Amino acid sequence: MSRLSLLPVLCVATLAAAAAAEPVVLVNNPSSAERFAKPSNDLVAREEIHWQRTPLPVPAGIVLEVSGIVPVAGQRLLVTTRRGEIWWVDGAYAPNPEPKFTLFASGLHEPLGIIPSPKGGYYVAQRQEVTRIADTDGDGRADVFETVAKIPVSGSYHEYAFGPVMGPDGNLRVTLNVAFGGATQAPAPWRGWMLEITPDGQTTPVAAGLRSPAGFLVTSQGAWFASENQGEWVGSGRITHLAPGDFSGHPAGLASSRLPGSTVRLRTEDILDFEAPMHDVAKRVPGVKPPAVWLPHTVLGISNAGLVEDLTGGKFGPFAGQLFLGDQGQSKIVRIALEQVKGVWQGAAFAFREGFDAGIIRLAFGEGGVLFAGETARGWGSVGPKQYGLERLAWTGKTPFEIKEVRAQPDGFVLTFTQPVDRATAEKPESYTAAGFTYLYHKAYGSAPVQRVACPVRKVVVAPDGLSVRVALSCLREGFVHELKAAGLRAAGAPDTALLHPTFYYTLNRIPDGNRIIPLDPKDADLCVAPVPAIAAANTKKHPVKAPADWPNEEGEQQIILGTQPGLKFDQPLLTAKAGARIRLIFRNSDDMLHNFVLCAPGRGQAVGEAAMALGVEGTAKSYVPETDDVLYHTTLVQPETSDTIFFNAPTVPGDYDFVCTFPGHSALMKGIFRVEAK
Ligand SMILES: [Cu+2]
Repeated sequence: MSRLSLLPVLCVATLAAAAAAEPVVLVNNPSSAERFAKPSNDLVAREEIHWQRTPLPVPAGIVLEVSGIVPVAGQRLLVTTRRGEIWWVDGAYAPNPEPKFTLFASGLHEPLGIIPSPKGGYYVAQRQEVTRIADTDGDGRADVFETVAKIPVSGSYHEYAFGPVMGPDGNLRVTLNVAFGGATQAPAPWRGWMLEITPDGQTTPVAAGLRSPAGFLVTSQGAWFASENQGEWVGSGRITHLAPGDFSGHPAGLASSRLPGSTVRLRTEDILDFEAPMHDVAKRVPGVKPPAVWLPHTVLGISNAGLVEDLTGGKFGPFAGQLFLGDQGQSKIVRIALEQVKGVWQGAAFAFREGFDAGIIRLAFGEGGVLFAGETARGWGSVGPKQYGLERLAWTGKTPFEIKEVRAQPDGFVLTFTQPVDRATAEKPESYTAAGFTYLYHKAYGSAPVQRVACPVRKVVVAPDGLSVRVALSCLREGFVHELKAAGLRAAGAPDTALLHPTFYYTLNRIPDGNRIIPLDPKDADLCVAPVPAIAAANTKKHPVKAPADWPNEEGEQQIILGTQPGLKFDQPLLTAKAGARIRLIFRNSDDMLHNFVLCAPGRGQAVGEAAMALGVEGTAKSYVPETDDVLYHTTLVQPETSDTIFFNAPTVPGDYDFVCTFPGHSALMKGIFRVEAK
């Protein structure tokens, strides 16, 4: 898990960009103004027709912050909670469930996963160890707690341990978060690593570079993938293929790469603050592994977690063999269709289903192809009305009109569909819009999408059966994420039926060889290069970073040092100043996510927060400060462990002025009063 935005809205990747006839350089954002679109009750209602959501009631008195789910024969579930309990859940499959909860074990230290053990009982990863837990006398209550292997911890709250997951060889794997913040993010060995543990407890490091790998799996093809949250060194959410010796990007774990047994050759000093796209860095720094699939931040989640493969053979719908990924902050599930090109994993990510009760961190398929979602909002907040929960998602048998999968081509993509397309709309290049972009690999927290360039659609060929189309584009770029929206497409014989989710994001790590259906456009070399974006002016009227010349000294008359606290809080809810006083305000961000300080007119803090959320495209470049008279002064968006200082005169009119953080979703909680008193 990672620091999340507390988003009161659902985000849907519904883009409305006009078809571009010629290459147009777009702003650096994957999804235009819809990035923080209002909750789409309409979309949720349409999704519900195909995948029905059933919340499972939890008795009062149980805080079911679900952190792990294992379906057990007999239509039972075992569910771990972040509070350290394990519960039997009976009745979870009933049509109108009123499940019975029975305590199996308690007193564990934040277990974040559970699987069956071939030795009997279950394996659970607690923070400090992998444990085998069993009920040997058959009373339904665990009576064996056997340490399988210790997990190194220093005590940082951020040192989550996820798993275990069992490989085809019977060995267990866990993924370990790095600790919180700064230069000591791996104070204990192997933080930021995927470790393998044999049933008798021998531990071997596998791969490094993880930050907050809240979900991971081994596919039926034997490939391991871990999900990752946006954060320092991580431009956006993603899933990365992890083979022994891989390094997926966060350098803290390289502190352990010198230790005996390390599979990773890279050293801490090899990873610089590159400020370059990760795929470019990977070309010149051997061992750096870009993700298989980028998940654009706020579009396809903000805190990607549990990952499952659909092995239901069609019982869950038409996407058998694909991956489903839960998101905590946005309480939704995204879908990922992978392929291997030139030996490298890549693929497309799609919106799938939103509108859950709370943040999803675990997914597990149960009997009959039913998907269970385990939820907790604690720590970072999540979209939805509840703080925790357990829900069931079942395919209704009604197949939506969707893009089923995407295959990269030398000059574009082949899209296959769940039902035949209407030929007239499918043949028109104007039915599609496309663009490419990527993320920077740097120490800073997250990255705006960069080098975004439109990809003009040059040619479309519809298959005779109408079940696939080949879309040829200009400006295809290796290493980039390609956003393609097929908004103009309709289903055959159903002129009103558009795709349920018309947009996908394909991470094109490798462009395949093969036949082209359009010639290489010699103009591409010039037209498909994005300009370097302008950096917002540092010193402005509302962001005054220099003491005015007429101040007798830099300190002014009053110095305010304002800090941050975990959980979307300023460290002081009330600041006081005399009317007109010369204020030097130092805003120090000691939290592990981005924040700003925005001084607003009295009573206008929430309106400013909402206006910031609506900035969408321009948000990052403007430090999420909207242009409105309601904003008096502000800092930039301040990176973790850094600060910004501004100099201003307190308002001359006494009163209670709002101050808020306007990073999307924060203002509802992250707020205070700047009280101006009469001189
Ligand atoms: Cu904030």
